[in-house]
Amino acid sequence: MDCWFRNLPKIELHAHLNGSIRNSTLLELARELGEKGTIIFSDFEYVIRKDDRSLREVFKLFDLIHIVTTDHKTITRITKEVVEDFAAENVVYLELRTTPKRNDSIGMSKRSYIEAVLEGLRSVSSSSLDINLSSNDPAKCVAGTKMIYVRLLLSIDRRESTAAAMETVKLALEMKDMGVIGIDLSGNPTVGEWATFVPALKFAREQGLSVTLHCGEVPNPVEIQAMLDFLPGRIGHACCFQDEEWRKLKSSMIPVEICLTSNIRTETISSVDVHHFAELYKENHPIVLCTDDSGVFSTSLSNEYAIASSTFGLGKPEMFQLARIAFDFIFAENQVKMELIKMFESAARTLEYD
Ligand code: 6MZ
Repeated sequence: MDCWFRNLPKIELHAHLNGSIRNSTLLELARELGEKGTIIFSDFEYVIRKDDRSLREVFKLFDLIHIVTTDHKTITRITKEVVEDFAAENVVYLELRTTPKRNDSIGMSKRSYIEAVLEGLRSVSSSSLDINLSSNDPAKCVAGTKMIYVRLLLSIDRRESTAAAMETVKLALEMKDMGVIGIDLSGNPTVGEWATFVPALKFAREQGLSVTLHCGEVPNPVEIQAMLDFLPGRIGHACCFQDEEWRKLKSSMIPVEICLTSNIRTETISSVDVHHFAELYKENHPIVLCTDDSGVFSTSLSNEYAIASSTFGLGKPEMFQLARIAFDFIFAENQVKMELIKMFESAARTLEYD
């Protein structure tokens, strides 16, 4: 990959924490649990190393990943590593999403899970990076270190009940001053009913949280239309839309988080050259390139930019503009937007375009 895409400052708005784990960390954790006899390592290794997976298999994989990652210490470690990996490839603003999990047998509540994530963020700032979490703190670009803004979105899993979804929203509200800015609805799209989550999502929005929805990963016109009528701040994927849903989306101007590699690897789109990125881009619909699950799909945001550039014939000036414009779709406060604009202005003066 051309290192220009790595040097390009980028904004990542759709990254699941447990999908972004380094493969090496996942294997190391699995090996440890294998030695303790909790799992059979060779079975686990086979699933992790498998390349192409259907959407259904991906959700099975997540259940396996959660077995090896869901304790406080590990959540703190993977948060730190994931943020460092994004920062290393010049992601300057990251909205990281994760599903708060409860596991009574190890004394984990949804709150203590998110506290472990926050601990991971704090351990980044005390090591190699200059991380900016507080909304009052202006960004500082320190020579020789990377600057990254991180904000958190709490995910509601489609397997959850209305009460569990509401618990997640209340937790997000309690943690608003700690970098939590919104709610995501995700999980296996063939499971659960949209109506189950509406009360919690409405409440979230009334209380000032931003909302993004996984929308149209499988064909479900009734749900897609209801989601678009809800007018979320952004949607992810938008793969299985029909004419009527495209019309609604385009007139709403809801920004779409585009995950090229994920959509190909899960077979929700048959090949990248027929991806809806092309049409939305051509029509100036707000879009942002994202990774979804960089670990699970062995990709990076720089790689997603390189793929879009080569597949759709977009030159470096167009790719710079695509990366820059994403500042407009972030959920963080205006002060951060202003800082990002400055970062892109300064990058525009130093990046070369030939
Ligand atoms: C829908 C997805 C997803 O929350 O444990 N997740 N949900 N579609 C996708 N496209 C492939 N990729 C990931 O991260 C893993 C969780 O994120 C959601 C699933 O609920 C998965 O269990 P966290 O950090």
